[in-house]
Amino acid sequence: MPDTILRSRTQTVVMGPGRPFVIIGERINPTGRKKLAAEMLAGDFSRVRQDAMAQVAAGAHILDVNAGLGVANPEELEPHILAEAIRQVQEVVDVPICIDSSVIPALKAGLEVAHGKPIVNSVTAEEERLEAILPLVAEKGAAVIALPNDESGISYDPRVRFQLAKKIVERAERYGIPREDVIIDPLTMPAGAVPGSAKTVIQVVRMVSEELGCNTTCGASNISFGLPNRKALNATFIAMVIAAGMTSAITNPLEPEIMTAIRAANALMGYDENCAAWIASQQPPQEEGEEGARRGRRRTRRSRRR
Ligand code: THG
Repeated sequence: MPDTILRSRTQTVVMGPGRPFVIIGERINPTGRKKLAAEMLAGDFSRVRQDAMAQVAAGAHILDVNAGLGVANPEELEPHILAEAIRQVQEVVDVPICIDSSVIPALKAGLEVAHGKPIVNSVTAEEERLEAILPLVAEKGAAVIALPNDESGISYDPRVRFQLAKKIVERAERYGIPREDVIIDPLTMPAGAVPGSAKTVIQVVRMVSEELGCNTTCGASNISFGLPNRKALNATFIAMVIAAGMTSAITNPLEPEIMTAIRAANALMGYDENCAAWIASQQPPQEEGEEGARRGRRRTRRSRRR
């Protein structure tokens, strides 16, 4: 299966089967975050910048940027706010951007400011959206996330979702977008509302990776909406979809349970050579300075004796 290559100003991220799972940080999204929404609307991007730095420090490889503020006139406002959010993010971190909007002028504005090779999030199998969004993706040489729903809505039959994914891949190729630049999102519905939601995701991931040869992603936190102990559900879901062959997810890297599940799955699936990243992640943090180094040596001697 081919690799998907994403780029920021100077960095390259490679997504593909057999490689460490790619983490797309979900936090820059005002949905469900009233304070962040009010600040973005008022032109205050300090929290956006902080969230960008914290997610990359925690291990995000790519950052999703969403400016969906739930306003009455998104076509007017969202292009400006999304473009500014992307500019602000790119000032403080150097990772590829995932431009997250359902508003086509906002995707366009985001593509104008994003460095390197970003991801357009997203296109569906709806004719109007295919014909409007794929030319923008082709022109920039970007990658695109494809959602397998169409004018008739979202099907609960994995074969229908697979057929729609195939339709999007074929249409993208007609626009000159290679299939490795189409990342299929099987659609993650809340498990509390849609029984067996994770099972459908797993079935679609298997079909898409085996039969279409495309990389995959999902909005992993959707799985737990409305349920208690979301962290545990999110972490378990991520481990399950990695086992099914998913190659990336939009998720929260600031949640240690989720990061532990991803690192463990990478090690167990053979995506972490000699389990080196897993072992490193389980070491006590290194302290700065001579005093820290001395304490570190003492700790090493003690642990050897055990
Ligand atoms: N597929 C694709 N893109 C997507 C989604 C998807 N983008 C948006 C979303 N779904 C993925 N991103 C999030 C981001 C946050 C949450 C869920 C999904 C979330 N937020 C908390 C809440 O709303 O309760 C708020 C966190 C806080 O308060 O700090 O759950 O499916 N392609």
